[in-house]
Amino acid sequence: MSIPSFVIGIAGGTGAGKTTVSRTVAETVGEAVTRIPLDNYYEDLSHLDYEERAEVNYDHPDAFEWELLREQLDSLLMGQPVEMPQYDFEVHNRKDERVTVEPSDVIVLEGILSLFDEQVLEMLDLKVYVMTDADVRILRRIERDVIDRGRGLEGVIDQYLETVKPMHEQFVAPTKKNADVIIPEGANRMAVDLLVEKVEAELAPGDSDADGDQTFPLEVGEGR
Ligand code: UZR
Ligand code: MG
Repeated sequence: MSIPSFVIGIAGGTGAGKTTVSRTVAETVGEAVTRIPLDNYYEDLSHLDYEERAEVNYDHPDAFEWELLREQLDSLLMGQPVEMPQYDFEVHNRKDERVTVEPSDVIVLEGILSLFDEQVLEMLDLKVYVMTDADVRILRRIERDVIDRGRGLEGVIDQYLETVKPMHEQFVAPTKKNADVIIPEGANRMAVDLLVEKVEAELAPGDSDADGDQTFPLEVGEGR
């Protein structure tokens, strides 16, 4: 049995407010929403030691296991549960345990490169890019990495200049053109309200048009 899902992709630079937007949407809409953080699909780097893992460019598309993400999105769209990997930022590696994710009416894929992969783009019904000024984003990133993740200020700044910023300009920012909607300044209230309204409209039964026999009038991959 397959349940039609409405799939939203939320992309944007580090510190743009993607997680806040998708969490707020998920919390406001309620249980029907499954959040899929793209971070969980960083390649398994268990074959490297910590020092080597710390050197990896995590802002490059090659850092992600796209094949696994496509497979798991496909399964969810076919109504099958998946074992989603978990990522540990402290050690730069995938955790041993996975979590079971059940198929649901709404799926939110959230991460810097959510609007990057051609095949993933085809699975998205609504494509959102969160656009926040780079100065605001780096300040948030410093706060998160230094305060929450116990990293050194200098390391965070070096990493930003050496990889995060150039990769953002080369790979992340250009995906803006793949978006249906661009949200300025992260979780701004009106933008989140509009997203929630859209999701609720997609979930509301029988509001398609004349033929009232469709409960979920969704064409997967053709949303807009
Ligand atoms: P968001 N990242 C890490 O800092 N360590 C890792 O082990 C894996 C990823 C960072 C990554 C990227 N870059 O900028 C950011 N680096 O996580 C993406 N360096 O996550 O969109 O939540 O900021
Ligand atoms: Mg985030």
